[in-house]
Amino acid sequence: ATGDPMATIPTDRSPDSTLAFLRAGYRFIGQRCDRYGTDIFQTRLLLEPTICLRGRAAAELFYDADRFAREGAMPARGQRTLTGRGGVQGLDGDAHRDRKAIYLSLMTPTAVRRLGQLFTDEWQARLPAWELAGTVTLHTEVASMLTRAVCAWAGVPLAGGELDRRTADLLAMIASAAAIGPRHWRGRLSRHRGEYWVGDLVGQVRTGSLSPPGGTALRVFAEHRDGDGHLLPRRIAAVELLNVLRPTVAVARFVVFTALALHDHPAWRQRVPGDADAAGQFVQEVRRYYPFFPVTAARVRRDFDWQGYHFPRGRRVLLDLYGTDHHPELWPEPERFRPERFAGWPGDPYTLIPQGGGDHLHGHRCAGEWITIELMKRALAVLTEFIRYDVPPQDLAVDLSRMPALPASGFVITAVRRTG
Ligand code: HEM
Ligand code: MYR
Repeated sequence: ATGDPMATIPTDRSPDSTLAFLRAGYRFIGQRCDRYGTDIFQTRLLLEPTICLRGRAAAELFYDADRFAREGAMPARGQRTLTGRGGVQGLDGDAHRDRKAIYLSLMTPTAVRRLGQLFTDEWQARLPAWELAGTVTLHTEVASMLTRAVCAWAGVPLAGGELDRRTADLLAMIASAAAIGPRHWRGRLSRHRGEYWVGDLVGQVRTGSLSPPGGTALRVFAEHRDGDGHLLPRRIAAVELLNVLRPTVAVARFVVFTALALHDHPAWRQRVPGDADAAGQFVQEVRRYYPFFPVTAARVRRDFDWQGYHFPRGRRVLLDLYGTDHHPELWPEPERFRPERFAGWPGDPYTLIPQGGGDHLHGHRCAGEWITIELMKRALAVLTEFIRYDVPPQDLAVDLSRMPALPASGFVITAVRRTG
């Protein structure tokens, strides 16, 4: 209560910036922050005033659950494609913590390692076919292997003939997250089909006609009872089960970026094998450097002031994940890929935030971060130790205006041969 008037948040003066956001993509918030010389500005997105934030202090603020809520924060079109409705992403308070605890119970070190081993086994089993194929597109091949591995891990039965359909649908939910037009509608169709598929499996577990092993995600979400003894509505259980399957398949993008990083920085091919520290640094730098999840959204829960700026109740706020991972004050030479920067890194829940920041149980930080890192390490081992391959001329450009991003070619490799 100094009596100082609140400063006005630097404001983008255009009537609506939604198209500019879709055009600029990952650099939208960062470019404007650089232009205004701040880590906060306000604009209009989806016809609503929206505060955009980046940086460490902003991330710490954003993950203060007393100040921000998730209910109604995610744009409806993202719910109809990427996340579904009624899942953990949109919950607050105790309801969020109880739901999130179910996910975290699935993430024991043993369980994470089991999924990693299933992925390695799946990959080993495909190598003879890769050797014969001549040409392999890494993104779709790895996505298919991850679908098989995560379904086995989650207790989800998958008939041989189903694999391509399920993989394509899970990929379409991801690709449509920020899309308009046909790609959006493709995502909606995939979400419908996906929720129907796993909802039916939840029903079968409840009637006893399907009995997945104890502790698997299908069994746990199908049988979970809340404090009052109620099962999750079947549709919600389906949404949550898809929240395990879909993002695990999304790790295929990080596998492609791992391969791209090895291609652009071949010296690391020699450094990674047999050196767990080097491998760990490499994986962290891939997660920091490459564009994946651009921003996450919340709404102001109650009026408050921060750094001289007023945040009114109900205002939508976006935290720039990519921009924080590339913030020049947090990451010297942010546009250089340098895994060494993570040597001796003490860890910080608010600076390396490709999968969200803060706390896993009490906040919305990604439940799958351990799985992601495990699967990336497994992929790095295959790419550097188990196989050799050629990378023929192709369009490897990563378009930062396309969300989610991927090298245009999907990363094609040829002449795969096993070394181990
Ligand atoms: C949440 C990114 C993999 C499950 C999130 C969030 C991000 C993210 C940015 C939101 C953070 C926030 O809103 O504060 C990613 C990326 C992945 C990945 C880039 C790499 C492919 C996974 C995996 C799982 C998973 C493998 C598997 C279980 C979830 C869940 C949430 C979440 C359940 C919601 C958490 C909550 O609302 O409390 N993820 N994720 N993710 N992620 Fe991931
Ligand atoms: C997941 O499947 O949950 C994780 C990976 C999906 C990332 C897709 C990100 C694309 C753009 C999202 C825009 C978010 C706007 C709030």
